[in-house]
Amino acid sequence: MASFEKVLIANRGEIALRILRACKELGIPTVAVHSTADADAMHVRLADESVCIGPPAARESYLNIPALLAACEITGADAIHPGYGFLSENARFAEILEEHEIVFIGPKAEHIRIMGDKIAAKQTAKRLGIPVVPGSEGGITDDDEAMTVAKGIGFPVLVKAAAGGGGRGMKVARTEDDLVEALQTARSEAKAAFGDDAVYLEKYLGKPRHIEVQVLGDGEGGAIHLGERDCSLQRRHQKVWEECPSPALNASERVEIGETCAAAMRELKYRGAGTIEFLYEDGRFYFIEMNTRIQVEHPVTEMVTGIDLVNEQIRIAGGARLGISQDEVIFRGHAIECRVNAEHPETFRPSPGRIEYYHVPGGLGVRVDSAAYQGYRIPPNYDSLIGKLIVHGRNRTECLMRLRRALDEFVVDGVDTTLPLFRHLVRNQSIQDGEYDIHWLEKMLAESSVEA
Ligand code: MV4
Repeated sequence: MASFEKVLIANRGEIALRILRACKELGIPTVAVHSTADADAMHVRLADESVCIGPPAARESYLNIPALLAACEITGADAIHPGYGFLSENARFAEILEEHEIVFIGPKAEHIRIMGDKIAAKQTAKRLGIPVVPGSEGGITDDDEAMTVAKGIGFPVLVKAAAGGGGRGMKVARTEDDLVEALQTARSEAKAAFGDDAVYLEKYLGKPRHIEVQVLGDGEGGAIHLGERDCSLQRRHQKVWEECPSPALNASERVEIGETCAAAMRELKYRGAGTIEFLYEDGRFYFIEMNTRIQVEHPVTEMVTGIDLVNEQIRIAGGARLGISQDEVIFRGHAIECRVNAEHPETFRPSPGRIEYYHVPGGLGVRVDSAAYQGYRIPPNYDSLIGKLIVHGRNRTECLMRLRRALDEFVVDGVDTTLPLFRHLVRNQSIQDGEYDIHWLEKMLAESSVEA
């Protein structure tokens, strides 16, 4: 089956550029869409065509489905790549595109919908043989039932919102005395945030790592895994630093969890790129969520496997089989990504404004995915990602040395950035030892000063 006439990129910033590059290499013309705040953005300059789709507020531009359909109509685009965020995990959007005979470059709407409901996602994972966190079978509506389940799994327990994800609507109950209040708070927060008060219970894991597995499926029962990423270094559910491979896993653990995920995706007939998220504690994996999109941190997997994930997404959406078999996936060396945000390195206060001077690092094993440039004005309307520094080395030690060097070359003047945080992290003993869990960064930030 032939590929696309023209791909519309329903996103902005570095990921819009990343998708543009993949399209260019495939020989597919591109359409950028942008809000009025992004008229000067790099993705608009580099695309073959561009369409202004609305005012700065994302709801009226990047999330404006009628405007995107009109942009496809005007330009003759026959496919949309949603990137991450915005409409990337909106099952209804995927269906609407199908109704308009525009290809959604992503999973089947059905799979996006299942994984968007955390209870359905967990039940599906369990059915497919993926290990899950011990907890309630489905949602919990009754407080007495909740107490019975909680006593069964043992305290502490965590109350989670079915519509949640990214940490919103979660409450820990340390003891029996906390449970009823945790249930009430979680339900009302979930109702307010998502319009859905369904909650479920899980055993609370105290010091896990966040390890996720990258998968690719062809939608017809072919699927492979591309190893894991360790994303434990995060602050307020925002990932800060991601690496592949995880310093916590050995080769047999890696193969086992990867094979389990790939087999599950074959069974599901999953299509496109996906990430299966786990908590990892005391040598065991526990499924928490699945993301049905390309992720911010996908480059660390690309650096270690040499596989172009966005190219695969586009080819699969065009009806092609996977470009590689599991045997052909070879893990080489180590990669680390640092998310360089326009934020104060200690308070994380967003710092929009004009980049007065911009110099990116280079050299062997250094990749910068960014849509920023000298003179660019970072608008206050969107996330504060300036760019991602991704460094590869033959092993973790070489990767860290190279990262330290690359960070020292990186100059962004005019706005606050998180670069000083990374210069601090790369010199930290626990980081160098690979010894950190999901709480490590926030503890470190509470204890020490990052700026020298
Ligand atoms: C957990 C957990 C401990 N035990 N589930 C937070 C976001 C959501 N995706 C799942 N999260 C967690 N679920 C159980 N049963 C701790 C967290 C968690 C977390 C997970 C991954 C990365 C960072 C985190 C920070 C705080 C809490």
